[in-house]
Amino acid sequence: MRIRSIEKKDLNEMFNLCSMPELSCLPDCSYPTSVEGLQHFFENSALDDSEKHFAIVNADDEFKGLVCLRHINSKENRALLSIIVNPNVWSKGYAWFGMVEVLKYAFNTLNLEQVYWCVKKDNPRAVRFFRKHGFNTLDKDIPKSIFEQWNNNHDLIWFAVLKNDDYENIALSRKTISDCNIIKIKTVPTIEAGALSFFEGTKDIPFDIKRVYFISQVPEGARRGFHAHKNLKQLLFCPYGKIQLVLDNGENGGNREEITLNDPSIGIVIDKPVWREMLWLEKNSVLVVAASDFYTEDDYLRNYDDFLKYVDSVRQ
Ligand code: T46
Repeated sequence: MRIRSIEKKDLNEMFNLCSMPELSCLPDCSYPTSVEGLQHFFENSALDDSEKHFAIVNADDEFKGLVCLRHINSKENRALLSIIVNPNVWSKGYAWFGMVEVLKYAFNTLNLEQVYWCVKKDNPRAVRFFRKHGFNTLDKDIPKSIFEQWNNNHDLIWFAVLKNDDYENIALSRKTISDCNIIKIKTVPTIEAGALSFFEGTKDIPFDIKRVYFISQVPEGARRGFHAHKNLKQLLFCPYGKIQLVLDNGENGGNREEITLNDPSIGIVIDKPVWREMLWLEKNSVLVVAASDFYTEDDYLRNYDDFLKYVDSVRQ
């Protein structure tokens, strides 16, 4: 995955995407309604310092979404962000990747101080996406000039991130995800020789370790997992690279939460039957797992409906 400037070959895909009105975030985010109009629009905006539009593409350079900084105000050092991702790649990590990359561009390249964005209240999927990544909603803190631009539109929920916020890890400041604890693995840094992280069974994690396994050499975009365990307890962490973990405790017929693991000192303790899926956001990322028991296939629930039935039966 990467973001890059818009190219002519993106226009058809982009036209289809921009014609889906329910996907637009900002009220003024409507794009021209023809491929030619779009081409003209992006040619003009390439010359306009207050607009930056990027395509989110996969490893084969195929267009998957659009992420933009608009109304870039270099006096007030702020910009508005908007993002649209093709529904056929939802839940594959493109939206989060595009967000992080454009925020890096805003803060590191453009030297902005604040990036704001909003979503319509009746777009629960988008609201959930930003909340689950730990972004706070704003009420009164939206700059007046921005708020007034949208006529105090009360159908919008506003979010913001500031330059020094640790936005990539903001979700990690949560303590739990889908009933699983997010733990800080003890880490000893050195000045010029890296860092050493460690944990001890029963002391730092709530079980004795009988098995350690790791998953490596996975291509970008590959998914693994798709199962839960009945009794096994595990600590999962990513010492190298970037992996998205989707966890679902099965409540209310399914309750997916996502977290991106890209910090070797963050671990997820899964000590209940929780459905898990892993998406490799960067090739060669490594997932390491410390487990409470030896491998036995009998402990796996590899069918989602069986998992839901199982959690229902153990909850009663
Ligand atoms: C989990 C996630 C995070 C073994 O023979 N011994 C082992 O210790 C393990 C873990 C697996 N295997 C065999 C079973 C399969 O034939 O290795 C093969 C691949 O396992 P699986 O398809 O379950 O791999 P993932 O990546 O989907 O899931 C793994 C773990 O199995 C699972 O416990 O929680 O990682």
